[in-house]
Amino acid sequence: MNATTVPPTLLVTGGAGFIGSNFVHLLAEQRPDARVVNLDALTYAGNLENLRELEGRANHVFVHGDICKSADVARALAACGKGPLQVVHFAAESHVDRSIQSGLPFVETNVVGTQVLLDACRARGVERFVHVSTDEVYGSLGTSGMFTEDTPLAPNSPYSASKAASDFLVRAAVHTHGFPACITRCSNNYGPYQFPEKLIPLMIANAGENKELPVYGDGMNVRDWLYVRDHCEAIQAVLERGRPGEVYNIGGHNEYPNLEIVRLILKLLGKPESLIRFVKDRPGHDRRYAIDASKMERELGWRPRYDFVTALPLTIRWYQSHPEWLQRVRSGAYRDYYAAQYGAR
Ligand code: NAD
Ligand code: TDX
Repeated sequence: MNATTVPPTLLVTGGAGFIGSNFVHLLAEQRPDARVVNLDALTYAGNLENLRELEGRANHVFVHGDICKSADVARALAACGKGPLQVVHFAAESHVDRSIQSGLPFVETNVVGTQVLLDACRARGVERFVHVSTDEVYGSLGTSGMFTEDTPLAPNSPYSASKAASDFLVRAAVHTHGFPACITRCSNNYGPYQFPEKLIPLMIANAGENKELPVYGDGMNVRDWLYVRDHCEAIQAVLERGRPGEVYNIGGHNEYPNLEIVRLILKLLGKPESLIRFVKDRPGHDRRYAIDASKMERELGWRPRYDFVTALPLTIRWYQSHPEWLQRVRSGAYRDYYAAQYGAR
């Protein structure tokens, strides 16, 4: 960068959620001078306490707003200023079980919200737009094979269907308008700040309180787990070096059946397997996901740095050393932190 080049501002949507907040922490560490504008609606999954350590940084701006509302997106873009802008789009309804209960919020945020954001960013002009999607858009695998970027989309849940729809909207913006977007499709993440409705933090939290660990069906569904820091570094690589219009699969070659993970967590916590409770299966439960991330490795030189054997104990230690965070999320008290700053709601 020469002396006259203005460093880009980053607009992050959903930066108060699990992966978004980890990404904002990574930016603070690796790009400490970058201006970061975080647009987040603070749904149940958004938690400003995830960003507590970054409070008071003049170059980190939080904008409370909804990506479905053009006026909120315009406010966030105004906060970005007029210089070069890069966008990383995390904001979404993200939990499969909730989408089975009610699909509409998923269509609103994941589909409508993504289109509102795309339109506003296109009108504003951006250097790069990274759309953070998921391996679940590819559907379910049998016992062999892996998802590549060319695997046809076959989503099975309202969540994954809404994410696939958003991927198509991004693709259409690239194809029709030459919009400079990349799409990433990552496997299951785990690590700090994950809302304890998802498998790994739920099991850690329940085991810590000697509560039952609900395993769906036979527990033999397989997910390909990636430590959240690796995912955030992959997104950085796509932001910096990804080719517009390309899809990048991100994964860790870290396939485990759910039951094995639950047993591992119990072992690491020194808790008995009698806490495991097999419960009714999730309707339409995808059997297996596995990601071929060789394009990321080949084109962008990205590789995961953590495997399950090191990062699962790290993750458990993080939850053990943040009992207050976990307790406040489990009790709902984390919402008070929001209310203190933005008024009761
Ligand atoms: P999360 O549910 O923890 O966080 C979502 C964030 O988006 C929250 O802060 C929430 O307040 C915000 N949000 C929701 N609706 C909004 C709206 N209408 N306007 C503005 N903000 C809104 O999700 P996550 O697990 O961090 O996932 C982030 C992204 O990564 C999602 O797009 C998800 O599909 C994708 N992804 C997640 C995983 C995973 O394992 N968690 C894996 C692959 C891809
Ligand atoms: O209590 C549980 N018991 C159980 O057996 C929960 C919450 C889950 N499970 C199973 C279902 C899945 O096979 O564990 C596996 C993982 O479940 P989730 O944590 O709900 O994740 P998943 O449905 O695989 O989706 C996740 O990965 C891809 C994220 O929630 C998505 O946002 C992401 O796109």
